[in-house]
Amino acid sequence: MKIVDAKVIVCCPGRNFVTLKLTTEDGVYGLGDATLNGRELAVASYLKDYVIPLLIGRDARRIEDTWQYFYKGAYWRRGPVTMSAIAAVDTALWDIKGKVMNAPLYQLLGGASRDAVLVYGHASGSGIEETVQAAAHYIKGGYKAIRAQSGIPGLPSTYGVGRGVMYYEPAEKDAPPENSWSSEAYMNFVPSLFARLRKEFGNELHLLHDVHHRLTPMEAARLGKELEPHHLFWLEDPTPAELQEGFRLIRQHTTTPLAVGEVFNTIYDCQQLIQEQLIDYIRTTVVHAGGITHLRRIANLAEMYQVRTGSHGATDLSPVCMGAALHFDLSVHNFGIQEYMKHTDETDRVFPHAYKFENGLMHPGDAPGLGVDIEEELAAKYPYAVAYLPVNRKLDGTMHNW
Ligand code: CS2
Ligand code: MG
Repeated sequence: MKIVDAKVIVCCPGRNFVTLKLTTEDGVYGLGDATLNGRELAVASYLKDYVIPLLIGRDARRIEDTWQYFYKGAYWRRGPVTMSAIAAVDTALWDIKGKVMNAPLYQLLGGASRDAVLVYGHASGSGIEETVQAAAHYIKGGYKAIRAQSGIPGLPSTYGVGRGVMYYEPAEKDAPPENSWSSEAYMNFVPSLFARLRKEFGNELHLLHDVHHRLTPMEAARLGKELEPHHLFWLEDPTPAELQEGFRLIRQHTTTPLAVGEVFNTIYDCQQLIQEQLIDYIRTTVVHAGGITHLRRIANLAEMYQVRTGSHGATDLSPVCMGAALHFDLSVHNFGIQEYMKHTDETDRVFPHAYKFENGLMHPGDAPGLGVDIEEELAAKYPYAVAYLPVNRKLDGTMHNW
């Protein structure tokens, strides 16, 4: 079953997305998400200029061999651009295989391990009370798990505080917005946010929080310890994770569960974190960590160390990735939770899909393959527009982690 056509579709229905479409000689096509927020055209070029010429003529059934061909064959391994490109090819080939076998992807991955997938939404506000109201909105919508992010007194901006109630998109057009930061103000404030949320909603609601790489390990240990009375579902990206052993310092001081990995792109980025049980959830995704084929390897390693999955699912991961993620989530044994940020209506029109949200849970549907499509004519009406993620500086101007 030869691949006879391959194209990269770049569109911007509210935000930029990069989609790979592979078509076989039998006319069956598959989709893969290749979106890398703020660096989209780098992946589009990697696919168009280096991958697609080598894909034409390959057997679409050879998913594992194709993965190894583009991983080992590049010589230059790993990295977000390379692994997002490989992920798109891999996901599209799994989509094709499901369509040819007339089976939803999760059936090819070993079938369902659960009836549906627990997801969490993003509640945010300019301050505590607005965040409480936003959380109430999500609870009313059926969510059983909510990530809470709030503006910080004294800081003009911070991570995770969206525009509107359901929609958060950090990338902004033309140039990186500059944020300013104070770890001290943040650490002094966050425990009061969760004390208030627990007072309002009680102990059943799963509460999550994203530190977004901004503390040192010892600062993260302090915050984790101060949050223990509020028993968070997880504290995410507490410190930059290039130094995997840095998490030992956090682990020594707090039982607050830790989640990391949305910026990882291979198993090697998290091998020590998993094997030393320095984290509780691994956040790697289909689109950025080499596709279904590689994400399964990461999940299987994690299972040995009782680490569960908690894949990233922000609006900059397209519905193609969300569809693939939900098939993976439904089947993988050591599933933890799936992030779900609802896309805009215009995005959902460009990417019609079978997945559904109901009462805090999601299901990928039973359409063959991913159950996600792309309306190419409609996509063409939303041309790419350069956009950048913000940068972050401390109050004295020192560059910091965004
Ligand atoms: C965040 C994201 O969803 C999350 O956990 O870390 O909003 C992240 O900042 C964006 O996906 C970056 O593109
Ligand atoms: Mg995050």
